Amino acid sequence: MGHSPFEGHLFVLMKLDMTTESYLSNMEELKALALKELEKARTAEELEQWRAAFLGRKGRVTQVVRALSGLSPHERPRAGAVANEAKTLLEARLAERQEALKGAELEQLSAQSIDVTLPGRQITLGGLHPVTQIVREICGVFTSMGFQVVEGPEVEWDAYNFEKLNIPQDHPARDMWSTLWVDYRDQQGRYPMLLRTHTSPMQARIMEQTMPPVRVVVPGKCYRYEATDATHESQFYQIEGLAVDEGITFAHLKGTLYEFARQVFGSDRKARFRCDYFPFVEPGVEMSIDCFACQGRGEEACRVCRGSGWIEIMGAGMVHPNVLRGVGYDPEVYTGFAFGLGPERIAMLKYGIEDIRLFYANDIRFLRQF
Ligand code: FA5
Repeated sequence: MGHSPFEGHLFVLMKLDMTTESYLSNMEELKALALKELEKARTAEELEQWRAAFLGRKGRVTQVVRALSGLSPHERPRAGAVANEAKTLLEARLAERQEALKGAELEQLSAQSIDVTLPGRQITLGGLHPVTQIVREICGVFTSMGFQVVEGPEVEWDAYNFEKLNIPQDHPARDMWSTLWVDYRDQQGRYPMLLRTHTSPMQARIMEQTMPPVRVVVPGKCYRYEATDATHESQFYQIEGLAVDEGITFAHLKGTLYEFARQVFGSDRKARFRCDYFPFVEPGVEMSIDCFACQGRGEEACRVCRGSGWIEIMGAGMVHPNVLRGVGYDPEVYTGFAFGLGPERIAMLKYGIEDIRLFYANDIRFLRQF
């Protein structure tokens, strides 16, 4: 224990020649002082300091009791009775204070304690973003058919985004992709770097690094300099698919994509392939499925197919021989198919979401539904 806070207080030394009266008045004074100090003690530690200072072995009251021996024998009983009474009173007061303090501490503890009978607070669990869920679902369909999942860079070279895909500089087909260019010029003063406008550049990257057989799907973000509307975002996902091997035909493309549509949209779906143009495939197609909302009847009021009975879900085709040649594959030996789809649009169709912008508006009421 540290320095006693009571040391500086008045203590009247008993002299050998003291009278009973002065002994008694000193005892009275000491008792009053001790009671006053006891009032000030607030903690268990302060109470203990008080006990040591007044009632301990070297405490002041103990010393005064010992000083009884300085009184004449016939005065001792009277003075002794007063001294004992004072000591007993102080001990009783100390015990009272200790009890009261313990009670207050217990009360404080129980105020802080946990009421185990209360119902628990509901913990809100986070969940995967709906686009993450659909991307995983779609990739899962293709991995079940033997495809591997690969990812690639979002900041890309013109060479991969366009040139190696049979879209040379100044080719009019570049207008199909409104491009966001990185503000960096090469030595010819050209802008060689961009934010990829589609996941197709990964076709060239993968084929450059490996020999057939190739079976990959590439999920990832793409960017286009486009005004947003209900079906267009300037940042959105695509999933690219590529299969190259000896003897791959258009029938493999149809079979694979039909199975994909069946797994994502249900076993009753019909598929339709129509001619479309992408410079890196020949022939190029767009794939549509029959409308699951009006069962392909093409009802005028159908909001999903807008009366056509068909819903376009992706672009696809047989990999162009120029692309194969560009990455060092012999197109006389190897053939392949490729496709590119937008998972947000697939999720919109599947869950009846009317505006693509809802995915990225961060409205918790929308996101909670998935
Ligand atoms: C392409 O980007 C081609 N690379 C697809 C392809 C790959 C064709 C391989 C052939 C072989 P397209 O521009 O149509 O094609 O985009 C493909 C899909 O991306 C669209 O069907 C659509 O679902 C999605 N998409 C395109 N632009 C946007 C946009 N601004 N916002 C949201 N989704 C988009």
